[in-house]
Order: sequence, then structure tokens, then C-alpha cells
Amino acid sequence: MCRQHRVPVALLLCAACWTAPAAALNLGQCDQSLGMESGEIADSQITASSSHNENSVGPHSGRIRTEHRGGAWCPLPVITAEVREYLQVDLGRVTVVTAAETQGRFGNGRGVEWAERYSLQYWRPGTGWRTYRNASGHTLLDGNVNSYLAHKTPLDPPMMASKVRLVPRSEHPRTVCLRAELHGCPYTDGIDSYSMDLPDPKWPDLTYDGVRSAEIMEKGLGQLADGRAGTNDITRPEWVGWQRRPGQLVNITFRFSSLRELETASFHVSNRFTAGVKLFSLAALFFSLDGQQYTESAVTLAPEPDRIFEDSRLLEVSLHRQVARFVRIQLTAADSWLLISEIGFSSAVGASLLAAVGAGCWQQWVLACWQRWVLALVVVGASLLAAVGAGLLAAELRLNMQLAAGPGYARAHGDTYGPLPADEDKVGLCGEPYRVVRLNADYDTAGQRGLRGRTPG
Ligand SMILES: [Ca+2]
Repeated sequence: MCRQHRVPVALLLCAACWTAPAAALNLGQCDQSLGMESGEIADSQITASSSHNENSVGPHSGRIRTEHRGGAWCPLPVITAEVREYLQVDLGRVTVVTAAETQGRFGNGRGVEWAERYSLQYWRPGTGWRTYRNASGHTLLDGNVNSYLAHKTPLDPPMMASKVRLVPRSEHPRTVCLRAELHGCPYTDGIDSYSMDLPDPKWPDLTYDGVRSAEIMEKGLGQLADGRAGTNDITRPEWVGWQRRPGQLVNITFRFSSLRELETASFHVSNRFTAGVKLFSLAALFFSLDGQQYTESAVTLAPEPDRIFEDSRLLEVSLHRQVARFVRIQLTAADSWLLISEIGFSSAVGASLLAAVGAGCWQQWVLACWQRWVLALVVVGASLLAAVGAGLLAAELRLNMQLAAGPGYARAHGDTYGPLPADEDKVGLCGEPYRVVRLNADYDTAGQRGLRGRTPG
């Protein structure tokens, strides 16, 4: 590669695989309608387990505050305690869903069906279908009481999902119809899952949706990454706690969906020292690209012990734009209990080439970026082909216009005819030489027959 091209290409590589850092999840700004009512969610993204009539009350009629065809989605069977049907919405990417909203079938005054209660199922890459459970442990959400009023239920905690199913529920046989909207925002944290030492039953991670064993929890998301910080009341369910002796460790490992450039990590912790709860004495963070080999040196955070104020607080540490997909955190307990309500990261998707080279992981950077590069190359290649094709077409059109002019021009290839003073030499786009020659009035404007009569030179 030419020396003068190296720097611009490196900058291009940086720009192609780096996005602005995203702050940790902020639920205060996460209540947008996700597109059932507006149509931003396409018909192809809305499906159902069954429909009473696909054309009139199929899944595409399940958009809230719209009167499309039959006026709502209606499943084929009557809903009972045993019969479960669902309306499924594919959000296209992992999304923070903070509320669900439902409405019955009004049908221009003819509808008399609605769902009094429903449950939610969700799916995201790497997980199967899970049933949503709120902070109180309940799976049933309140639905509607008539065919026209919409009812919105906040989801506490929010649901990280790329697909959602609304499942009408009824203990007694009931014909139900449903229109729906989902509310939330894009999930930019990029945390796939976290694993951790099993919390104490006194302060469990109630909403964790991964796998639990005797000692650890893994492959799930839960209270530590749901955007909700605890209050000073440590009896509230927002807190997750571990019982340790001073100096003992609590291990938590975060896995991101792709390579990230990490700017900061934050911990929301309790300092209720009169109850044996203190800030950790040390947090050590190790980084890995593959989840197997971690950095030997750690980024550390050692907060000052506070024996005066018992307020819970946010502790933050700079990660110096460390490039990693896995972050292993070792927290050293300072007293009998360690209570955490949230761990967040400010990070950017992917990583700049320079940061990746600095971290010795440019190979992983290339792997993480190859899909975007293939797409970019396809777009650039298609654009070049289109430009070349347009140029060829224009040249041919110009030549044909010349040939059509009387008394006439003809196109002759190579040196067959020798130089003619009034003629014009040209080179084709594929490099072949040709000549446009002015024909005598006697010659055929098609060129070849007349030209063969001319003597070269
Ligand atoms: Ca939380």
C-alpha cells in the first residue's frame, strides 16, 4: 500500500467500526412507542399462533388504536386455563421494553371481546423463550375491562427482548381479541449476560433469567443490569446481596454481544454500615477478548471507607478505553454484607483500530468488523460497476450519434486502414484502439463495406 494512503485508510478503518460511547441504561428516557400503532413495526414482524380469520382478525389487525379490517387480532380457539395463544412482535433487535399496552376489539361498535389478563413471553439471542416475571414475582398483567379503553402496564423491571409474545389468559372459557403496543427504547448497553457467585437468599437476584446452579448463576440478565438503582432502604427488592467475611471475594463476569471499547464502569452500592453492609474495599476488573484469557493486571477501584454517611452511592472507575468482550470483576468485601443494585458500563460498539492495536487485539477487531466491511465493499463495488456501465453506455450513444450523422461516420478497429487526416483515433474503455472515419458520400453508413474499399495510407 502506498505510504501516503496508510494514514487515511487507518482513519477510514477507525470510522467504520466505531460508534459514539453509550452511557449505561437510563430508564428515565426509555418510554417510546415501539411502532405497533405508527406502523414502524412492519406487518411481517407481527405473527400469531392462530387467528379466527386471517384476513379480518389476523395478527396485522393487532395494532393498538387502529381499526384495521376486523378491528383486532382474535385467536382461533376460546381461551381457557389450558389454552395458550399468542400475538408475537419481532422487534428486530434487542430492545429495552418498559411497558406493554393492550386494547380490546371495538370494531366500529360491534366488538365485544377483550383480554382481562395476559402474560408476556420474551426472546433474545442466546436465550430460549422466557416468561416475564415482574419485581413482585407475578407473571399475569392486567388487561382491559371493555372493548375501547387501552390499558398500559409499566414493566418493573424492564424486559430485554428482541421478540415479545402477548399471551391472553383466562381461567374460564372466554373469546378474546387484542390490540397491542410496546414501549421502550433500543438496548445500547450491549450486555449479553452476566454470571456471578450465587447471592444470598436474603437478597436474591429476583429477575435473573439465566441458569442457576448451587454456586453460580450464568447466561442471564437480571437486577444488576436493569437500569434500576436501589434506594437507601436495603429491604427493597432492588438490592442483590452476598454474605462474606471481610477480605473475601465476590466474582461477577459480564459478557458483551460484541467487542466494546470501555470507558467507565459504575457500581451502585449500599453503605448501611450499622447493618453490617459496607462499600467493597476493592474492585478489580480484568478484561478478556474470548472469555478464556484475561489481562494479568487489573483496573482497580478502592473507595474510601465511610463511617459517617450511610447513603447508598454510585462509584465509578475509568477503564481507559479498554477493548474487551468480557469483564471479570472481583469485589473484596469490607464487612459481613456486600449489597449492589446496579453495575453499568459506558462503552462504544466495536473499537477503533488504533485502540485495538494498542490492546494487541487487532485480529479480533478485524473479526468483529468483517461483516460491516463486506457490506461496505459490496456497496462500493456495486457503485463502481454502475459508474463504469453508465460511462460505457454514454460512449456508445455518442459514437452511434456520430455514425448516424450524414454523410456518415464509421467505426474501424486497429491499424487496418492506416492514418487518414480527417479521421479521429480513439481508445475504447477496454483498451482496444479504434478510429472514427468520415465516409465519402458513396460509402455505406454502416461502415464496413465502404471502408474495405479504402486503401490504407
Ligand atoms: Ca438494578
